[in-house]
Amino acid sequence: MAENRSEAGAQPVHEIYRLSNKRVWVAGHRGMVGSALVRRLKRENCHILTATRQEADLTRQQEVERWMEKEKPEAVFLSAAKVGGILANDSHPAEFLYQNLMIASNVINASHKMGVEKLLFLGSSCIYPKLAPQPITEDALLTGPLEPTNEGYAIAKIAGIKLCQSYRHQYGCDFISAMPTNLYGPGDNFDLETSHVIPALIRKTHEAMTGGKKELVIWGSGTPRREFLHVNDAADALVHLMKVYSDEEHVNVGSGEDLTILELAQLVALIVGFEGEITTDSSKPDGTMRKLMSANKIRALGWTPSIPLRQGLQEAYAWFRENQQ
Ligand code: GFB
Repeated sequence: MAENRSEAGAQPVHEIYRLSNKRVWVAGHRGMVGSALVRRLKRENCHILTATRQEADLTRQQEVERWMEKEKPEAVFLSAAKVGGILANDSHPAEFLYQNLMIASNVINASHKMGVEKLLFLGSSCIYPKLAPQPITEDALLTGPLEPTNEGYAIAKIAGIKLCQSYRHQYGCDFISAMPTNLYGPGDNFDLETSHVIPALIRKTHEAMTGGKKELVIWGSGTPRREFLHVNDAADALVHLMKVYSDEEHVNVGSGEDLTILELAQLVALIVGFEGEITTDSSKPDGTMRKLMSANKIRALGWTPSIPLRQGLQEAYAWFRENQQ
């Protein structure tokens, strides 16, 4: 068996699944996580499969089955999802619940039917109870009420975890789940109504600076804390888990550190070079006050992140400037 030593000084972790020479489907390859996975998988000796929405609409069972029968993936990264920031989730709960339930059900069931060797399902830290003890360990799942602003998305992602567990239990499928924290990086959505906080702050701060404005308005109180991970780190962690992990329980994928939204806004302002005042808009929701995940499990599996927040934000800002149009 091959050994993996991703974390300096950590116990070697055995590779139990090999990607080399495999047909590996990245479902959702046009999304921020999917495209990072494609970039990362190019370093593995595997055959990467992708499907456009025209080739297979993942919310439609027959299209998924037809495409998978034709392409015969052996491993699947299920990174396709309808995602969005706090306002998009809060205002479109039916879309977030329905589309994510359909995608998870169709791809997981078809993967079982087609005999896929290994599947990794991707969720998010919002699956945990709103008031879960911090840092949140994996066993906090389903121990309390969810954060209302993203309940639809969270329920769909919890259903995906349960599908993987049930197909493992009933049919012996090697299906695993990973729950990343808030992600950011190249390919992010910079639309101010639907984006997450980092792309929103990068764009707003850049526009305030170039427009010579004296004020930058952030949503909510600025006091909620959030943990962030660069999407390249996330993709690396997901490939690592695919190789070394095979069990029922999902695995948190995070940096293990968080900061307040105001501190984040100040850091973005520093990077962009905006020197005006940062003010808050209390008409917008705060969402959950804290969702720092425990990183103990993934560290024990031999993985740690490598991109510090400041460096990641600098890179994300550079990407935004190059791709603004
Ligand atoms: O990133 P975000 O939209 O998502 O917001 P969540 C994080 C925090 O940043 C909230 C504040 O407290 C926002 O009020 N914030 C401040 C802003 N200024 C802005 C801004 O200009 N835009 C945005 N978007 N936020 C989502 C969930 O939760 O995160 C999803 O809805 C998912 O289900 C995802 O889990 C990762 O961290 O609150």
